[in-house]
Amino acid sequence: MTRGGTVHHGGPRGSRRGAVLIVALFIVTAIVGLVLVLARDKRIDAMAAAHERASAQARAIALGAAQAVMTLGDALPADVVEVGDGAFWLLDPDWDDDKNAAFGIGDESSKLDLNTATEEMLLMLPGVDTALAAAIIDWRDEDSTPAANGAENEYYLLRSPPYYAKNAPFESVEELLFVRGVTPEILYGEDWNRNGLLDPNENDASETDPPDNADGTLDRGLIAFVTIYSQTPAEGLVNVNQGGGAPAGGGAPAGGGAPAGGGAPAGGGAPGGAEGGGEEEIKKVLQDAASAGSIAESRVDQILQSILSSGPYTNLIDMLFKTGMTAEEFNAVASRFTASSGQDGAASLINVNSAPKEVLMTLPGLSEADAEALIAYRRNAGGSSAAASGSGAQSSTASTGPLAGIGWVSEALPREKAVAIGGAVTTLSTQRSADIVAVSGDGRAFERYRMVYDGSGESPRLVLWQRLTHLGWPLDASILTSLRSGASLAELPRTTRRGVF
Ligand SMILES: [Ca+2]
Ligand SMILES: [Ca+2]
Ligand SMILES: [Ca+2]
Ligand SMILES: [Ca+2]
Repeated sequence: MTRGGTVHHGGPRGSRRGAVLIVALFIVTAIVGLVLVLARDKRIDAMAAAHERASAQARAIALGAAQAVMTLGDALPADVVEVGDGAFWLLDPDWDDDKNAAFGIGDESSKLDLNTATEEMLLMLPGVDTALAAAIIDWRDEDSTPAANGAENEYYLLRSPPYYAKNAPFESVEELLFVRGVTPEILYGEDWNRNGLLDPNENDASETDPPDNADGTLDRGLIAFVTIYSQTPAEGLVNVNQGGGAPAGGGAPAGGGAPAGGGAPAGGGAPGGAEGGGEEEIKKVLQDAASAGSIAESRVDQILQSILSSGPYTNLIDMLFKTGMTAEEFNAVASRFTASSGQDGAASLINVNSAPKEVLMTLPGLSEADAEALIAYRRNAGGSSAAASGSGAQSSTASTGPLAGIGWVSEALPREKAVAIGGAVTTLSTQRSADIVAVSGDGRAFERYRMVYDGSGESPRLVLWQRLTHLGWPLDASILTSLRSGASLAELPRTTRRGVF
């Protein structure tokens, strides 16, 4: 239209020239436009390529971190680990301080196992009432008969959409969201980004998500205290109850407030499935410890006779008291003994060296003051290297020192209480976890994964690899902005690496 109009106003020649000009202009305009479009696309390509490179680097670092965790374990630096110009961190909550960003490898045995916990134990967890504890048991137990206050198909089939109760073990902790009464608020608490830290949006009431009570303290949610990965294998253990006298009564609870409910890991002593027993096996364990210098040669026969004559034992702590062994002697041999004749195969034991107060309080008969006594004892005994708090080094077992075995429990608690929990605790953790945060060198991409691995075999075995990147950057935002503006990790002030909120 425009071209026609122009032609009309000029003469025949002029109109031709004008037409040529117009066409030329049109072409130039088109070319310029095309070049601009191409240039923009190229810039987008370059940005996309840069971002893709950054993402690939973050992913590669995260995968490398997982390998490093499984091969190096606690030998990894408990802080930032630089990889090329990128880096990774292993987040590990500081149970005592929700403002301190702590780092290290976690321990699934410091949590309560959803698949083996009794109703009494579940009830002690923060936010769990009788109805919820019963619903959790009903969800995982095989039958379809609701317990008192529980929930089975009658409840779940009236949901919209309807579904059946699982009637099988939990396969993830997030599965709790299907259980009657479990809301995201109960499962995740106020810690929606699951970094163990009280972020500003988690302490501003309803101003921003998540809803919180703005009380300056982080509600960590149920997920911080439960696991499905704490079963401890029990092969080749020597049963101290078959040393000569009659075996103990099938691992009956040791009074003192052990849970009445059945199937407890609490009553039976160490994990079931013990292979051996008898005087010879017991003697061999003691002799091995003597050869290793852990107990005196002269004590081998004394301890052996004491073990043979002082039983039966409800669990190993009971044996410690009845035989008069020292905690050191006990720790040197206890990991090879059991007092249980149970056939459960594997039990879920709670690691007394690393469990937070909330989890220690689920142990049979323990009050809050008892849990605090345990924490105070292990903190004094372990100093900075022990798993006293979430200081990163939540090591499974110190090879030496007073926390090397559960013997110390006999000194931290009154005898009755120590014996009551003796069959439910350990200082070993075979299932360990890491919360990996990996960042590219230019700060433009990050990845976050939670992993759980089983270290009980000859080679570690990965049992969970869960992407958590969608929860957002879990550390100080200035780390990313500094990297994006060209700073290197070495230039970041140390205060931005720890305790930053
Ligand atoms: Ca059931
Ligand atoms: Ca948080
Ligand atoms: Ca909020
Ligand atoms: Ca709060």
